[in-house]
Amino acid sequence: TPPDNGKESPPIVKWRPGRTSAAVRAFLERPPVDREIEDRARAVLDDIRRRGDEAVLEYAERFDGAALTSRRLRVPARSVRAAAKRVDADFRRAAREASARIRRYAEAGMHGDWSVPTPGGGELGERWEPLDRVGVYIPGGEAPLASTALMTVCLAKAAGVAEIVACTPPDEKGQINPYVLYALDLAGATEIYRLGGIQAIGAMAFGTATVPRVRMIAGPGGPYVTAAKRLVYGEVALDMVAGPSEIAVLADDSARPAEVAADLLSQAEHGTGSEKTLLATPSHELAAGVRRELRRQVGGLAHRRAAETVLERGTLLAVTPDLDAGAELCNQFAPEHMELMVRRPERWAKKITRAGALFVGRWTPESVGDFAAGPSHVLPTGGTAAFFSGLTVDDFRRRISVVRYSEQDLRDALPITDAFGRVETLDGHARSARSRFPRGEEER
Ligand code: HSO
Ligand code: ZN
Repeated sequence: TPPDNGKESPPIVKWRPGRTSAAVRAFLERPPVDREIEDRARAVLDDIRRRGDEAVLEYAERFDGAALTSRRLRVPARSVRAAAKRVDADFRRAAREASARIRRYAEAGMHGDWSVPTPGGGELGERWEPLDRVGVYIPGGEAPLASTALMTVCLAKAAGVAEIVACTPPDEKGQINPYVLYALDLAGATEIYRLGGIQAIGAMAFGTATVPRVRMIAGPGGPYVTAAKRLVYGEVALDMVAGPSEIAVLADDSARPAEVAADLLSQAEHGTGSEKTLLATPSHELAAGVRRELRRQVGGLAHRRAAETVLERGTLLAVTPDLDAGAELCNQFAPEHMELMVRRPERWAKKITRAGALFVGRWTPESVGDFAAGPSHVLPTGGTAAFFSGLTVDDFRRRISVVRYSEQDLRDALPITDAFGRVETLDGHARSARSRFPRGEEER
């Protein structure tokens, strides 16, 4: 099958380095912020800052259709217990196992305190401290993202955070999905609020009478949540930009079309219609086979409509001269998730330098990363994998640098403090360092 250069969907196009067509450029581009959405988010945030709970409740009703009172914002412990009873035993077992895997990965990845000696017998180092109160956001929408509850809260818990607030939008009846509630509780959330969207971000960032403010907000969200997070940056710490899911697959002719297609669809089905999926392969035959399989498999999905939208608008099957060029295209895309379905996948994994997460080889479909493997599935999207990393346990901690000098260390530093004090016209700095030494004594 020759490349059709975009006439059928999803399009099979030829690509090589330095030859990016308008269609491919349009695919690679993901606008990081929408100014209009940002303006709307700003107005809502200002209002929440001014009027607190009252504004939060009004927006919850307007945007989520949930008529709540400030007393109903927080989910009481008895509702959490009741939710657990509605969750089936299979899921409870799976969630316990998943949370154990996520915890183990978080603990293994946690940076330790460190120190090195100074020449004069002192010490330099770093000490880690958990944040005392954090907020995680679990999106609502089509799918109840119980795994996202684990992929955020388990990390905060492993970091040693004492107060872990979770916000997730309720349905029109003011209810939260019991599976999400169960997962939040299992992971260790200490407060759960029925709050979504800009309201949730504003309440957590500024604090209201019902929702005391947090120090850091993590978790994925739609365009409004993302815009709101950017606007409160500095009042709170943030993780990164985690928007609509993305997947890229680098494959050679050893890959099975049905498996590649299934993996692309696993991210296309997320439901916003703005997801993006990319296949890069030197094999025309594979690209054609994947297209056939995409069309065949999409009909069987529960979220068929959303996935079809992504096949029409957000999917590219790119045929490249070789795997090196394919890897180059993937690096330009800087996908949230990157799968390697090639012979010797470890070798090709090394050529991928921009991705939120790597899935190496046929036995590692991205969906295990979403649910089971251990690394957080909260990952940079929209091309921001070129400069952000996925959520880790250390995002829920701060570093404090520690310097302990000996008398000799300070003596050794005097020429430096003198020189900078002079150049910066801050002689007080230089004097402060010298003040420990009676005149002339520092020369010893
Ligand atoms: N793939 C999503 C995470 C997720 N998948 C949650 C299923 N549930 C992150 O891009
Ligand atoms: Zn997913």
